[in-house]
Amino acid sequence: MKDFDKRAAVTRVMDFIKKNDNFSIFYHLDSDGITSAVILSTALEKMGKRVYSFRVTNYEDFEKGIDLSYFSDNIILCDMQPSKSFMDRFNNRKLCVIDHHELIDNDNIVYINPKMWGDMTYTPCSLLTYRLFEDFIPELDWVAAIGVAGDSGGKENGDFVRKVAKRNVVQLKNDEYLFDNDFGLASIMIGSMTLQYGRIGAEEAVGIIKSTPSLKDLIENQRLVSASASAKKELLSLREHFEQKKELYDDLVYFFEANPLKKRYSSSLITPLSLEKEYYGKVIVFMTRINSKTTRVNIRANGVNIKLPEVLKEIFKEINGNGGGHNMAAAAAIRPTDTEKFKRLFLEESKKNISKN
Ligand SMILES: [Mn+2]
Repeated sequence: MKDFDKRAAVTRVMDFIKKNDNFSIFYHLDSDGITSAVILSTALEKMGKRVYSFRVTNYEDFEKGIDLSYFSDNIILCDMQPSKSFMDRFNNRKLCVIDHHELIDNDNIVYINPKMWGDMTYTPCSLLTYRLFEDFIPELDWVAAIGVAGDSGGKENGDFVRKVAKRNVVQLKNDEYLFDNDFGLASIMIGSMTLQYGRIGAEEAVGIIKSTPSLKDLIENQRLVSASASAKKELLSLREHFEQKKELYDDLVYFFEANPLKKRYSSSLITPLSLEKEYYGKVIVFMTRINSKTTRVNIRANGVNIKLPEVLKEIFKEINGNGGGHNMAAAAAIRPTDTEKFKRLFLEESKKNISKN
C-alpha cells in the first residue's frame, strides 16, 4: 500500500510535467527552498521543458494577495505548506506542490510529500526534489546536500550526506547534524543573500548556484563571500541584543522580542542559537512585530521532546492566528495585541505536550 502511494504520487508529478510546459516555480526563501528551485528548474530544462518565471515566497505572502498575471498557468510550489486560502488563489491555475511539512488536503492539486506514504523521515525539500529527478540531474547531489544542511537534516539523512561528501571530496566532521562542513557553510552563504538583499538576493542566489559547477566554486563566489561577511557582522550584534533581552520562563522557554527592523535575520539567528550547548534542551521563541496586524513568531526546540505543531494547534483554539512547521522548528503569525496571551498559552501547552510525549 505504501509503495503504491509513493509510486502514484511520483507518477502524478511526472505526468504533470510531461503534459505541461512553461512552469512558474514558487519556492520558499530559505536555503532549502532556494536549492530545491535550482534542482527543479535544472531538471525541467533537462527534460526539454521551459521555466517561465521564479517567485521566491514566504509565509506572509499567504496573507497578502499575489498578482498572478506575472506567472504562467502551470505553477510548482517548493518547500512550503500552502494554506487553503493560498491554494484558492491558484484556483484557475494548475498547481503542483512539492513539500515536506505537515500533510495538507490535496484533492484539487498535484501533490507530493513523503508523509503521504507514511515516510516520517525528516526529508528536506531539496532532497525530495533531488530524488524525484535524480535520473535527469545526478550531478546536483551537492546542491541537495546544501539544502539538507540548511534545513538541519544532516542527522536523519547521514547516509546521503556521507555519500555526496565522498563523491564531491568534502571533509565532514563529527558533529551530530553534519552541519559543520562546506555544505553547511554554503547554506549559510546562500542564506546571507536573502538576509542582505531580501527577495532579490534569494533570486540572485538561484542564478549563482545554477551557473556554478561545484561546491568549491560556490563557496569561493565573491558575491556570496561578501554577503556573508556583512550578514555575519549583523548577526553578531543581534546576538548581543538577544543575550541582553532574553527572558527565561520555568527553566524551559526563552522568549525574545526581536527588533522589527531586523526581521529578516530572526530565523538565521535562532537556528544556530538553538543548537548551542546553553540552549539545547530549551525552547527559544522569537517574536517580531511585522506590522500593526501581525507579529511573527519563530520557535526552535532542539533537544526537547515536544511537538510544536500540536502546541500551536492548541493555542489557536484560544487566539486568532496561524502557524505550523516541524516538531523542532515552527513559525506562527499572531496579532500584536495577543503577544502576552500567546506567551502564557505557549508555556502551558508546551509543558502539557512534553509530559504527553
Ligand atoms: Mn524545507
